[in-house]
Amino acid sequence: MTTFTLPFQLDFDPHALGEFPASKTIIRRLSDMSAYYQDKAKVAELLSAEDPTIYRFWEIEQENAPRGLSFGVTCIYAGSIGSEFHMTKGHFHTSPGDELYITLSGRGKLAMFSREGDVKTLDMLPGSMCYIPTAYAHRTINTGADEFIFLAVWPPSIAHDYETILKGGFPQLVVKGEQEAVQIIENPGHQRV
Ligand code: S6P
Ligand code: ZN
Repeated sequence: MTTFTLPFQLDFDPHALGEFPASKTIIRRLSDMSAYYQDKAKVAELLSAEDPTIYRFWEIEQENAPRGLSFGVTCIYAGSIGSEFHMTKGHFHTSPGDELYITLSGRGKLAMFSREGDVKTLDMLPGSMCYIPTAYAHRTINTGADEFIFLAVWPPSIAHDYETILKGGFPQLVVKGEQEAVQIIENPGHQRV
């Protein structure tokens, strides 16, 4: 477990995240995410040859919960599965706790929706910060040709609900259209869970 004496400064290179002093590193490969992509034939084809890494994230959980802030850096590698760009699983927070995403490198989208039916898709570019209210499920998508890297900051008291997204998906899909255009389309398979 990484421990820091408060207050502290942390300098890191977003392109050398292997050196990030995380207490937890999580790697999500295609085999972990086959249920999340629409094009099951493409998933099976890719998995028969290799198991590409879709994204990786490094976390530092605050040890004095509920006080303090937890934070982490996510890197989504460039690519797509069929027409869908590489993306995170996405989740709801199960206890009150908003979150900030600050883009460090590359470009992407932040897909959000609430159980009340509000759907938002925001741009994430270096220099932009997105605020995610507690009630919104959130997923990030790499829409560029390079690694998409962002910093996340959240209160340590929250737990993550992945089940709802696994069962019902997001209402929107971010896909590659004609001439590599980034398109946001309705997900025909989305179910309210
Ligand atoms: C945690 C925060 C991020 C994600 C990470 C991976 O609240 O939202 O650190 O955990 O971007 O996404 P996911 O959906 O696999 O947790
Ligand atoms: Zn979150």
